[in-house]
Amino acid sequence: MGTNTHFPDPSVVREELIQKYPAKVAKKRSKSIIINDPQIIPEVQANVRTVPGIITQRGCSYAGCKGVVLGPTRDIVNIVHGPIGCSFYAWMTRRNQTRTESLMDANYIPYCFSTDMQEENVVFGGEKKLKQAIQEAYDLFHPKSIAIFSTCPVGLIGDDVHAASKEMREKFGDCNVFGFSCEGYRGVSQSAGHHIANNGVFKHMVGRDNTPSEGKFKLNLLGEYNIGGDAFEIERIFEKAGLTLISSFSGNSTVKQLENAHTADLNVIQCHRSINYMGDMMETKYGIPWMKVSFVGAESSAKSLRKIAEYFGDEELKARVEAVIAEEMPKVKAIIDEILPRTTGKTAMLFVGGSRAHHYQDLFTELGMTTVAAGYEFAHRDDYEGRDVLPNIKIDADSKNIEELKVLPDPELYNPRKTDAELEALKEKGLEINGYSGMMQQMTKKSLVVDDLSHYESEKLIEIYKPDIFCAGIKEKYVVQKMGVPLKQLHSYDYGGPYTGFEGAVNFYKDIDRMVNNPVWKLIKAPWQKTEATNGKNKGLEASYVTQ
Ligand code: CFM
Repeated sequence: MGTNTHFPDPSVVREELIQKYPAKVAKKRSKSIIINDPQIIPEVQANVRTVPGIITQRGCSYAGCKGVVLGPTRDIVNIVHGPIGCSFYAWMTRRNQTRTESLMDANYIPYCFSTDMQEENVVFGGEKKLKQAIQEAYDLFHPKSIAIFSTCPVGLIGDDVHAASKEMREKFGDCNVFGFSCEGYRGVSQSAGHHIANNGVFKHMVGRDNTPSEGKFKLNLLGEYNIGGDAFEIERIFEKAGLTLISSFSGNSTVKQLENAHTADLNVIQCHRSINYMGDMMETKYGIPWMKVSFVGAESSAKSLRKIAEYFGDEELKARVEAVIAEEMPKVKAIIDEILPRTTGKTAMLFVGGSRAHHYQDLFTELGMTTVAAGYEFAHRDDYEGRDVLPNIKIDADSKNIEELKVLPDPELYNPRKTDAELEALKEKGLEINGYSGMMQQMTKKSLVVDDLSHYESEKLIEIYKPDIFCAGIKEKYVVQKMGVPLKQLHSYDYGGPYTGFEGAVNFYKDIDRMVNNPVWKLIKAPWQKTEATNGKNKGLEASYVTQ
């Protein structure tokens, strides 16, 4: 990729971002603000604690475990052991959708289950209340599974959610009750919660149902959570291509699907950050290789389908995949051809989560737009620099907090789906088997990569680059829009979606076209444009909360 010359000098930008910080903070932040070079791929400081006092975009470990990984499975009763606020803010806000097969099927996603911990429970212990809540949920719903999620006070007072779960599981006999030590403070961000959730799902769910699955080309879709209906679109494409989805982890999934997932012959991973542990563990225990894919973007979707067909190596499947692409692409092209002249040359910034800041760059590329700066909230170095850096990542005290499961090949079920030689041959064909090359190799030289962007830095970036669109979440949305820049929520998609696959790409093109070409943004004066309000001595407002 060539150098985009209209960028401001990124080293000057970097200096400006850290200039107002105290020396120690500036030193720390500068390691997370990197000028990209896709040829060299510089090191990014990531997955470290946020400096106290800095307004971060991050969430907590409980959010990553309960909300992200377990939340989208519709027939698990997810009980939050903690004060009600932890449940309220995790209730239906992520827009993860689900579709039952019949009206009689269980769907607990719209419910909010909480032990509503009170001061008395914090002082005298909450296990009794937890067991009562589990009993009540069981009596009311008779679910297949009940999962318990620990919030911060649970860890502080030492309630044993695992013992309580075990006791109730044994008591019921027909309901799989298990707990997660995913207290908010377990790690530096929600990323810790992903790991804890992966461990729990692997230990307590995957492999419980050995019923042989049917289908010629069986796969699991990992790291797809059906936000705004994304998984529905991927399911549509898989079905059309003749691929059998055994389980998704975990968008639009059920307990049964997750328990039977080890019967698939391939795991494809979309969001590497939240679920790569599962891919590795399933490979070790069952011999199922994993492969990085992305269904964000029409081109990426076509590429991912071809990769899957190549993996299975079946000529008929390859032909069917080509037929699907040939049928879907013209519809996409008709729309993009009309929109492209209006979006080409515009700029975007993406600061979101642990994978979308990468994947959505493909959609912007399809729109002829340039990503001038991007970063994740909570990803690790491998999500930026590629998995090759894994052996060089320092394990600090915060990472040691999270259990690494010791996984061994299953004595009966381990069955390598491909030989080493076959895997090597696939890698030679360009398939990222058990690999991920990260965000930076795809970004333009001299674009800016910022990990765990602070609120102050986001305002500074907007002030300097004046991007045509900023992608982040609800916490940033209205602050950014008051600066005259439209903000697309890439967590919840605002009210839109799906954005995956072919139909999703079209939805995205249309939404972005409407946003970047809406004249309303020009009517808003950003704080730095209101210099006349100052008395002539000041050079005008900078990032808006910095007092002059
Ligand atoms: Fe993966 Fe996600 Fe993301 Fe994520 Fe998330 Fe999300 Fe996200 Mo919000 S699992 S890392 S923890 S793709 S909830 S569906 S949008 S921050 S970029």
